Parts: sequence; structure tokens; C-alpha cells
Amino acid sequence: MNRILITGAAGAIGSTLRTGLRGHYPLLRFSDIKEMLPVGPDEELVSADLHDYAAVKAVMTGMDCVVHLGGIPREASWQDILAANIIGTYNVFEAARECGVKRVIFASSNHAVGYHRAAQAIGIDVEPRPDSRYGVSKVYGEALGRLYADKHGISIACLRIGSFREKPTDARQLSTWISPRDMVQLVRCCIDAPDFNYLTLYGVSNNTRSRWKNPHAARIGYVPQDNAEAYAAALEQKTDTGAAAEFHGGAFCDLELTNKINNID
Ligand code: 15L
Repeated sequence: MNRILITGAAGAIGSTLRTGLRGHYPLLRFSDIKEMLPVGPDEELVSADLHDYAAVKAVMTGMDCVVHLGGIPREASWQDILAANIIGTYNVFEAARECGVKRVIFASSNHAVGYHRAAQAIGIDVEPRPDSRYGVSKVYGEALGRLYADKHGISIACLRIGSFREKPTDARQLSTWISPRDMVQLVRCCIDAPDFNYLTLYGVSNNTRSRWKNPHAARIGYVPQDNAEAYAAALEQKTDTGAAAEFHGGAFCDLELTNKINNID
């Protein structure tokens, strides 16, 4: 993989990858609708609205691999999720197919499986249990990835990213945190790994309290270096209550909740 496109490159993860991937690939093309830092060597900056198929196809042309971070990274209205995460993600996979891209790395989220009980450690094969419209858009993106892997032979990695932060900020993140340097390593492993058809990975650091089993990490050589436990003393008391405490998805599970927690099996 020599020519890498990053969508949503102006966001938090995209900006970290811009620094972290620099110098490792002959061409890095960064796309966003937002303004980005000035261009560096071996970098191209392009503006593309993911909702506009022609624009997505134009930025995809000539690429070997796409890291698709673009879209809304939190809960939002259906109209906004539809435009950015549903239509935008379809445009990315379809343009990848049309342009002969070999691999797509899709930024999914733990919120695709957020309504599993936190008391239960989960692996990659649990049923989808989205905790939000945002989570539904990530389940959909994973399903699209599976379709494009099976039907069109594009190599796909879906990253169920946990809490990407400089440092963990609350008790939940003692299990869900992924550090910037582990995020860079994870994406590099996905880009560099030899052929694979379809992989699901949790995007999480080497946290002692992690509740996510990550069997495909070894498959791509991902060995996270950071552990949120180093911050435990300061954060252990910063716990959630209600649904946010009960389920993997944390606060997303409380948003707009009208059901009773006990009714969720
Ligand atoms: C996500 O998917 C969000 O993009 C991020 O802002 C965090 O809220 C994270 O999940 C999390 O679960 O902590």
C-alpha cells in the first residue's frame, strides 16, 4: 500500500494520523471539508464533501488504500447522520470499488455494540447492539464493509474505536481508552498487514480493565503500548450512573432513553 487516502483528516484522529503516518508512505492524501494544516512533503490536501459522489470519486482516484474517518463522530439528528455517515460511507465504499482501491479501513465505533452489558466482556462476534443513531450508522458501515469484501474482494478492516483521547478522563475510559500512539500503530498495522478479507478490531490500548476481546490484533501485529491503568488513581471515582454505568456504550446509552434499564436484556 503506497498511496493512502484519509477522509475526515481535519478531525482529532485524522490530525494525529497526519503526524503519525508521515514519512511511511510515498503519498498521503488528506481530505476534509474543513480547513486543514498547511501541506507537508509527500502530502496532498483535497477538499471533498462525502455526500457528493463525484467529489469522493475524484479524491479516491489512484489510491491503494483508504482510511475512512469522515462523518459525524457523535450522536446527531437523523438528517445529519443520514447525509454524513450513511450516504457518505456508501459513497466511500462504492467509489473505492469503482476506482480499484485494494483496502478500506473503516472507523467504526464501540457504539455499534454499546447496549451489551458492561459486566459481560465482549468479542468481535457479538450481535450488533447500537446505542444511538450514530451507533446504527457504524453497524451499517460494518455491513457495507462486509458486502464489499465478500462481493468485490476489497480488503476491509473495521475498527470499533473506543475513547480516543490524549489521556483517559473518567472511570469508563480506564477500559475504553486508546492513546494517540496506539491509534497510529493500529492504523499502520491495518495498512501494512498482508492480504486479509475482512477483519473487525477494537481500537483500544493495552488497558488492564479492557472489556473487549481483540483476537484479530495478533493477526495484523497490533501490540498496543499504553495502559489507562496509569491514570486509575485519579479517575476511579469519576464513575457514571444509570444506563451509562450499565452498558459498554456509556453515556450514549442514556441519551433519549425511555425504556427501563431492566427491560434491556
Ligand atoms: C465514539 O465513537 C466517539 O466518536 C467519541 O467521541 C467517544 O465518545 C467514544 O466513542 C467513546 O465511546 O468514548
